Amino acid sequence: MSLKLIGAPISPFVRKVRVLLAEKGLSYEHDPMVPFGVSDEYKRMHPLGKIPVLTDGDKVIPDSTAICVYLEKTHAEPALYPSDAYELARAIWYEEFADSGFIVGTIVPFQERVLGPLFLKREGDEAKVETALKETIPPYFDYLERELGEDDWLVGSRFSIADIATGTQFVNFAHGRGEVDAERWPRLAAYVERVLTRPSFKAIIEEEQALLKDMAG
Ligand SMILES: N[C@@H](CCC(=O)N[C@@H](CS)C(=O)NCC(=O)O)C(=O)O
Repeated sequence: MSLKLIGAPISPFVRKVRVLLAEKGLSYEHDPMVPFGVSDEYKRMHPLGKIPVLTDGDKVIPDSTAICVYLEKTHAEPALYPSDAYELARAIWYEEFADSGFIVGTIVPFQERVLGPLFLKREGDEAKVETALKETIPPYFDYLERELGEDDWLVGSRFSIADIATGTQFVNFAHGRGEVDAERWPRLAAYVERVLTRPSFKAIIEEEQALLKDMAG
């Protein structure tokens, strides 16, 4: 089997797949394509023109969620999706929460402080960051703090796709110098530390930090 992942490493969705690949100990070729002005050839694989896409020989799988499910089905161990029906449903919910809703706030510091200035050559808007930090993000942090309770992980007392999907959004948040206030959200702050220091996340984060440092000159 020859796996190839297409998509720039700094994308939370590409990282989600890379962390899952690392957790499963799978090697793969990585094409760090940026999703701006994508070719017609790429759009034949992913008509929305987004990253990531995974190819496995002649099989083409667009979308991080579809890719993670494919990898779970083709490489069962270690299991990253719960087998219990309710826990599986909860894990998929957290994936949706992170991919579609949570990201809307947590990505703002990254967009305004990193993506804009470094990649798009436009100045960041700190007012947008302020609104995200003060208004958009806190209700989501409150939710996660409540949901975690005394547990180490979001679902079923073990690390799962729920933690990968949520954790990857915290990486962009951190790249944008966002911090979880440990006084206001102590469980969440400890959880984020727990997730992002796992070897799978840690190695990828260090690689990205070096890349961003290079870009910043
Ligand atoms: N639901 C998709 C989201 C992918 C996505 O939004 N990727 C962004 C990069 S982080 C992208 O390619 N944006 C370019 C565009 O929207 O044209 C997934 O999970 O793969």
